[in-house]
Amino acid sequence: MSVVTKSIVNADAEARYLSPGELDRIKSFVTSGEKRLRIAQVLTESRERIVKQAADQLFQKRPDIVSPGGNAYGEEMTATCLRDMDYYLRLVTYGIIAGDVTPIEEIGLVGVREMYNSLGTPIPAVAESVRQMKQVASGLLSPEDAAEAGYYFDFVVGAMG
Ligand SMILES: CCC1=C(C)/C(=C/C2=NC(=C\c3[nH]c(/C=C4\NC(=O)[C@H](C)[C@H]4CC)c(C)c3CCC(=O)O)/C(CCC(=O)O)=C2C)NC1=O
Repeated sequence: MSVVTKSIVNADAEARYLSPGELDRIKSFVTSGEKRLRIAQVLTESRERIVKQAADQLFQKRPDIVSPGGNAYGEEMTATCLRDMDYYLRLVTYGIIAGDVTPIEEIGLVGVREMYNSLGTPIPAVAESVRQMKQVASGLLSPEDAAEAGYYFDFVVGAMG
């Protein structure tokens, strides 16, 4: 839920007008809107490049995962690994647009540990893939925009740490 929806739901539950604090939070959401959309647009347009370059970095750092016996070994599994990276990049754009990590959490992090454990997918390596995507994405953004985007990448990494 965006801060707008959330504030309205909370205020209406108490049949009151929005509080000054709620209006302040909505104001900062609105004033940062252009910036957040700009960032999401860059990440969306560059998604293939971000995933590909980050995956190359990941496999250089962790050759074991694409070697025989590794979870992402073989063309199909490697493709599935890149698909998961693309999922997380997509969720990061949702978070940036919403100005809120809740969509990332609800869609991509609840139950993820159990899921990856059951698949034998090394979670630290998934976290590393997100860290690498943050690096590549940062190179495509101004320092200010990279810092904003970084918050959402870091949230994913932190949740897997
Ligand atoms: C949008 C929310 C969402 C997420 C996050 C998601 C993840 C997800 N990743 C999966 C598999 C997988 N995920 C990976 C990923 C990796 N293996 C590694 O060693 C690397 C560290 C990593 C890539 C960075 C691999 C290789 C599989 C296939 C594992 C298997 O079939 O044995 C599966 C099992 C089903 C399938 O293959 O599609 C799910 C559900 N699905 C979703 O709907």
